[in-house]
Amino acid sequence: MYMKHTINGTVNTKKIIVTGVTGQDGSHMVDYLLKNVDCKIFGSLRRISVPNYKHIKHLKNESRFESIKLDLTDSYSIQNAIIKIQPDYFINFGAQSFVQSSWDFPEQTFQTDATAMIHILEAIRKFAPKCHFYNAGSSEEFGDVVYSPQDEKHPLRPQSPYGAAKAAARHLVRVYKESYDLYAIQGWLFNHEGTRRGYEFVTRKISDSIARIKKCIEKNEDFKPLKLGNLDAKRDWTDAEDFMDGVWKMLNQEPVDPQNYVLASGEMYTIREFLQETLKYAGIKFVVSGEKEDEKYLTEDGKTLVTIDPSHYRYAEVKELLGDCSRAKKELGWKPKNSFIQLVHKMYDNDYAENS
Ligand code: NAP
Ligand code: G4F
Repeated sequence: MYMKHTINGTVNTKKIIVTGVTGQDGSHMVDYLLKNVDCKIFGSLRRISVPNYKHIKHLKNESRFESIKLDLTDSYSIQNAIIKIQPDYFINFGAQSFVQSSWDFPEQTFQTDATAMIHILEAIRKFAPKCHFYNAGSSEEFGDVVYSPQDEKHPLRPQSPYGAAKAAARHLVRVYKESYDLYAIQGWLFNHEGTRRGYEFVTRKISDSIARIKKCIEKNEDFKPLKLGNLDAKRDWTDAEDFMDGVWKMLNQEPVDPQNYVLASGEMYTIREFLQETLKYAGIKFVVSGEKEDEKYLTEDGKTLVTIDPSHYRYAEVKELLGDCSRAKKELGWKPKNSFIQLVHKMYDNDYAENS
């Protein structure tokens, strides 16, 4: 049951705007808040041709959840929402979040992930200056890392238009916090995954494709191999659901000189290790041949499971990311619950059940 916020004994239901609720983090945040906080949530949707409400369809009859129209590239829609709702919290999980696409759509990425900060922070300072604002920062801001593990002091060295936009957003959030004494923060969240992860991200692409291939093998049917890019890249992966409590804690720091924190698992694996653990868990025996672009995964009877497709290589790669979240552990009392192995298994089990 959720906590009731009270001021002088009066129940104080928090009004919370959450953007990105059709995506992974926004939808998990809504579920977390409904479970733990006395609140009314205003989840933002933008206009798209075909609705994608899979992650929020369970909220259809939830009276504490209401959808609002808001596009991060439209300052009027942001201002209108803030004036009308007078939110206590604004949690911004909306973004163009796919690093690879940021080279295809650099301007749209910057408008959505950086310029939107000006729209939100201007509206907050003018119309709801007590509102606590959280922006979703990223380990991609560290980019070409100079030491490991990365903590809050690591320099910003982004390698992609996406990382550069998130770094610009970070500066804007700090400038507005310091100029206008706002509660405005931006955590550094390392990669986080799960059953609501988008299918283009490498972990979901692997769990979904290996589940599909497994079903074909079971039915003795042909299958298309999975095509991947750089298997040597290293990432620090956490279960996305574990991060929601950390973000909420960042939004409720006392006394109030709110700090930005790294949230991470503190463990690093290659993409190859994620792939091999998924294959093992799926019970698919494999043989590896070749190196670099010729690396290939084959079944014991010679069918191709996985090949390398250089079109998935990036113009500039973030070679490794490993987070040091000791400050969040000590000062916020936050730590991740699920391990890497539990995450891989959970994602595969979900996709095996969903692949018919
Ligand atoms: P996601 O699944 O791709 O969700 C992104 C959300 O943003 C979707 O709901 C999308 O709505 C919405 N959106 C996109 N453009 C918008 C616009 N112009 N106006 C309003 N909403 C818009 O991303 P995620 O993994 O949940 O990530 C959430 C946030 O954390 C993002 O800021 C991401 O950059 C950041 N982050 C993620 C990770 C990670 O590992 N997941 C790590 C660090 C930081 P539609 O459904 O309409 O497209
Ligand atoms: O899964 P990815 O696309 O995630 P990436 O680029 O690390 O970004 C994610 O994490 C960031 C936090 O560090 C977030 F800010 C961002 O929003 C997003 O959630 O790629 C991970 C790695 C890369 O090194 C990529 O080159 O996997 C490598 N990779 C290898 N083959 C592939 C593929 N990535 C994708 N998407 N698809 C492949 O076939």
